[in-house]
Amino acid sequence: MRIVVLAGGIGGARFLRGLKSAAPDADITVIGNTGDDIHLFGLKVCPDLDTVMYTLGGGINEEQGWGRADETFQVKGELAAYGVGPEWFGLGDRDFATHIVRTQMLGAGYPLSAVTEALCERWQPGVRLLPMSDDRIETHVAVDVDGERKAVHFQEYWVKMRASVDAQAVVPVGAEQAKPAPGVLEAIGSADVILFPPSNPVVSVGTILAVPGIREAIADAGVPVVGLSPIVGDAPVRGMADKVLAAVGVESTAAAVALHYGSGLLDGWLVDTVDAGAVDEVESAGVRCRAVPLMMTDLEATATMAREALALAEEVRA
Ligand code: FO1
Repeated sequence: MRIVVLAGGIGGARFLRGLKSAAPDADITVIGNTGDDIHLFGLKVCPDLDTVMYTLGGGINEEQGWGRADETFQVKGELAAYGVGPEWFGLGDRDFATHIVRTQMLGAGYPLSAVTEALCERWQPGVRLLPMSDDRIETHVAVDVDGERKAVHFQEYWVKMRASVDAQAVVPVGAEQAKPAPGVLEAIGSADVILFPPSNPVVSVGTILAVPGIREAIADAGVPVVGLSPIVGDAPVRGMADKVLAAVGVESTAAAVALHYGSGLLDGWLVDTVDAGAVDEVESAGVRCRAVPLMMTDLEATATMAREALALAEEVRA
């Protein structure tokens, strides 16, 4: 079975670990969000691609969900001693090596998709990891600070500001001119199932769908498209998704996120058992919906979620 997954960072990566366990023989292609990418210290950092690669390759810091296990921060300390920031973004020594290799290869003319493939040679994530695009796309967030509106990089909003002020708008800068990376449309076109993991619907899955051609290819693929709600009990399971959902006028409920994707894109939607009351509303919008436990507490719970998603896909296919 060929499965395509649109993934952000932590939520997407952990779901993929469960999916691999639930469907060990599946051929899985991951289309990764690159809107969170940032240039720091002259290096290109791709947090979501790296989170997927390290999580599936066994190198992730499990507690944090991002960055490397057994990390040290000597380089960060040395940069700070020179007064070179930003200090609010924690790049560790081991992680730095990834960004150095990536930046060196990009400088030599390789596209991000080829660089990602090369990095995965080391990590062997057991999936085909594709960036959504080889073109530069950066998510910016409009905020009002001291009565003035300004746009900040997504990482500044998320990590430095901790989403402490309302997001007025979320813009994937560069997306309109971008093209899907090689292999992306082909993977969607030959998929048997397409899954949206419990990733952020605005800044992760939403940014991938903003690359011209990807949303259309998924809608036209003619195969089941099933998503898992990242909102449980009217709050994001992780992160501050409610802030960016509000910016696009979507309530933080499992049903509202399904309706935001819409029945033109989504065939099936899983909500948590605490949101069982949302099932009827989602089904009346033309999306098959089931309530199952959606907390990724351990590998077995996550694999069960993946099995439920695949079962719902078969149900809508029938
Ligand atoms: N998240 C934080 O909350 N603080 C950090 O200092 C931080 C550093 C960081 C470095 C590399 C990397 O790959 C991810 C990192 N993240 C950090 C996570 C990241 O900012 C976001 O959680 C994702 O972009 C959202 O998907």
